[in-house]
Amino acid sequence: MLGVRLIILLCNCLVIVRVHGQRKFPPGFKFGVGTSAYQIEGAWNDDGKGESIWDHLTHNYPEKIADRTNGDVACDSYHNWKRDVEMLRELGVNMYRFSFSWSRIMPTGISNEINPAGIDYYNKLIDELIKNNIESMVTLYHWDLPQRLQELGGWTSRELIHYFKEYARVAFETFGDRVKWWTTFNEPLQTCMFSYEFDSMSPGYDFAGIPCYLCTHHLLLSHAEAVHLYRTEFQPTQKGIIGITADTSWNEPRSDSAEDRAAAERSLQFYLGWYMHPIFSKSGNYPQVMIDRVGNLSQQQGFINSRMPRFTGEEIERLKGSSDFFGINSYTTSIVYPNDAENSAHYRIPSFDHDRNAMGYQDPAWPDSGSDWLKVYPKGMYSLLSWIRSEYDNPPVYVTENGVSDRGGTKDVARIDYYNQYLNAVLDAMEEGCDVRGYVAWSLMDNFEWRAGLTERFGLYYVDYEDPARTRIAKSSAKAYANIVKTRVIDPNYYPEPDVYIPGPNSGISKTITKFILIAGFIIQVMLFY
Ligand code: GBH
Repeated sequence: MLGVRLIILLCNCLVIVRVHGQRKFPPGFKFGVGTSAYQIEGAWNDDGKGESIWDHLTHNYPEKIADRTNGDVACDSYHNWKRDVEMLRELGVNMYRFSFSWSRIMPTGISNEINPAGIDYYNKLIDELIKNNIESMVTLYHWDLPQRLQELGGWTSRELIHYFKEYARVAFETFGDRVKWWTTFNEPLQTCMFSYEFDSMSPGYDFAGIPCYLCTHHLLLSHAEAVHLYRTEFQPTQKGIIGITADTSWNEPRSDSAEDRAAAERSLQFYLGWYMHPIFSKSGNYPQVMIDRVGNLSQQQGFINSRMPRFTGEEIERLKGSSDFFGINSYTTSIVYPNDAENSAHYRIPSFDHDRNAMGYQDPAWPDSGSDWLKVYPKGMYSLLSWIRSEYDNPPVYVTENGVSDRGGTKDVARIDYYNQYLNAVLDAMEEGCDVRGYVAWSLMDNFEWRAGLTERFGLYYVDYEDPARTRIAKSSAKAYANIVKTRVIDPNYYPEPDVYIPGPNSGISKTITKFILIAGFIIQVMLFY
């Protein structure tokens, strides 16, 4: 066993060729960029598209979006797809990770009604990508459930397994001749926890401790069904691969103490193991630490059964190995320590966080971004990839999202630094034997950042939302990333100029001035009032 591991390690180290002391990504390593349907497409009700839970949320609860914007138009990629592909060509990437809008293909989410215009849109996009030698990596579900299926209970309903499978079938049948990369779900944690446990995604419930476990259960079973369908009816002829993408921040123990380390480990099992243990571990099923902890607490709390549903033996087997690759999205790190009685007072009981029994924070010294949850700590990427290698016996990994936000501007030096540092961390992990085979930068362009609306920009391309044409402009980072894709080397001194210079807002000075104006305005109002 040790021998085999040593050989794998050696091979992996050898493929990262060193040129003049610079490390090089191996030739087969794939680079891509990502987007998702609701965040870019717009055309929310054009040509027969049905309503999704994000249309529903943004239209009915506009106050839940930071700037009261929505995805009605977004980047208007429904009309700008040719320009999108042109940008991909400029970047020189090998693959484009995008998602299908379920309700564009099936307005109600149910396969008795298919929208030909939706099929036509994705056909045109996929064909244009092929013309330009870019592989499509299609995500079937990136959070925009058809509203009708939400009314049926959303992912807390077992019925959705059937509907998801039928949607997947239409996708494989229609596009599988050309799409060779499928991802069933993007970020189940955001789908289940941030949508049901917390009101921070859509449908935006605030129901702690129960629905997140139901949602996860049905989502995993839907994943397994779609994968089995693909493997039995489509993979033999279409010859693509299929998998799932989960997300987590790295959980760094606060100190080296056994308690802190245990808390960080437990926390990772709750965030990532919850989804990946059933699929990638040898034993299958949910992580034992979750089964025990949620089971015991449920009993103490007076529930008849555990709040966490149980898989049957057959389901455990069906989930095991149901992913051809390990997709991981990660942006930042959380420093973790055990929960204690005092902290417990801040928790809702029951709740996922109380079950997790850990607390987290971020080091104020880490550099900021345009999002308050995202601080820059590149070593976290290395640690996370290393953890995946040892926890799941070194599966083939694709980093399916990584990137950083700001609040505007095209000379995005901080984004270049972020990519350079995080990609170096990926190389560090590979040098130690992690089987990382590709990297997808988030995002191709600025887009609708969910509850943050248009306020946070993650793009390599700047999108002008004032312009009806939604003009895209290459930022400095687009050129720096293109250079990495082309040379396979990270050049720490390459800070190219953007295509058009647009100043960014958030220099330290302008932040102070903004605060000053806000406070002064408030004082004046109070004075006028009296
Ligand atoms: C990914 O989610 C998504 O896949 C992608 O669609 C998204 O655009 C990108 O990252 C950037 O966020 O404000 O405390 O409620 C990553 C997970 C989702 C984590 C939003 C932070 C908001 C936390 N992120 N979430 S909070």
